[in-house]
Amino acid sequence: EDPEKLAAFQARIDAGERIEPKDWMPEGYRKTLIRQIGQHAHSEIVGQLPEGNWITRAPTLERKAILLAKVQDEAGHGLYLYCAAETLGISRDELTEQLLSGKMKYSSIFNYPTLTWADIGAVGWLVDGAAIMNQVPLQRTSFGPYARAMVRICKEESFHQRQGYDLIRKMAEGTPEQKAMAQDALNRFWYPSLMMFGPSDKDSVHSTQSMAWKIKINTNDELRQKFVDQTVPQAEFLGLTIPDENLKWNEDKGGYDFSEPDWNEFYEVLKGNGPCNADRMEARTRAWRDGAWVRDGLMAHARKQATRRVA
Ligand code: FAQ
Repeated sequence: EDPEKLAAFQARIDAGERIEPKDWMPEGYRKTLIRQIGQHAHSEIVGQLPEGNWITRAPTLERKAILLAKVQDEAGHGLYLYCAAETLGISRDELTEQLLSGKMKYSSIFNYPTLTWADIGAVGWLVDGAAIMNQVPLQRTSFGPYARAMVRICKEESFHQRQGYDLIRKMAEGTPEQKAMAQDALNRFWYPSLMMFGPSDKDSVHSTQSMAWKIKINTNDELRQKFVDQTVPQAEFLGLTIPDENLKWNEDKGGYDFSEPDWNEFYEVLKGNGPCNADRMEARTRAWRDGAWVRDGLMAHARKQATRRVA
């Protein structure tokens, strides 16, 4: 690539300018964005599955309506993000095919099961909490369509996080059995939530370049630390215990010291060996296959309309 073009591009990024789809961009910038936005979109779509699992079993009509709305929002986020990725010259069908062939990833967190109703609270509180921590800074990411998508998505994620906290609070303030369920959900979701931020900085292959391009605004460890600092007082308020004996306020750094997640487990989940990887991929493959007749019908209709207009 032309060094002058590259320097001019970097100067635009450094000056805080937004890059728009028709602007010149380095191939690596385009590829990184397709990877990150595509992975993000797939996460929203696959992320409907663990919560969708509880829609039919929500304990009250109100909880059911709330959960239904949240899961629908996630579908919307996925579609919104696929559109942002499409502005970079890849189609939604291609992205989906890459997900189903295992070439593209989705967030590790969605490979864990939702075993009890309290897990739905834990997902909203911790998983959406982690998602917002990562996505609020992305509203300032350098690629225009991605940054703008993040504005709306963050507003909705913030509602999701609050509903999760409200749900888990109800459980934590309930009977001893309900409180135990809330604690159990926290025990199982704590470390997988910490993993959402990606590997520790020393093992993060993309961070340096992505930060130089302002595709990422913070490092993985910075955001993980902020998440822990925000979540510890929330757990205290609930009367729940974070499952980490090393968790301790560190006055010098003005944040908590905490145990790293088990990175072996993280890489195993990424390789497809998490508790629900096979189920999730099976569900997405089935949905894609079962929807083929709708896509074919729409395409046939569009072709007919096009010839009619010509005639
Ligand atoms: N899971 O070099 P880095 C949601 C991969 S929120 C799976 O540090 P990067 C909302 C990474 O791709 C969840 N893979 O990578 C919701 C790379 O592999 P590759 C989605 C992971 O990209 C809530 C390798 O490890 N949010 O869905 C993970 O600079 C509730 C090396 O890592 C986003 O996607 C992981 N956790 O930083 C929905 C946010 N972490 O591709 C429903 C946007 C890392 O070279 C219910 N994404 N890897 O083969 C990002 O900010 C970044 O992509 C990071 C990773 C921070 C996730």
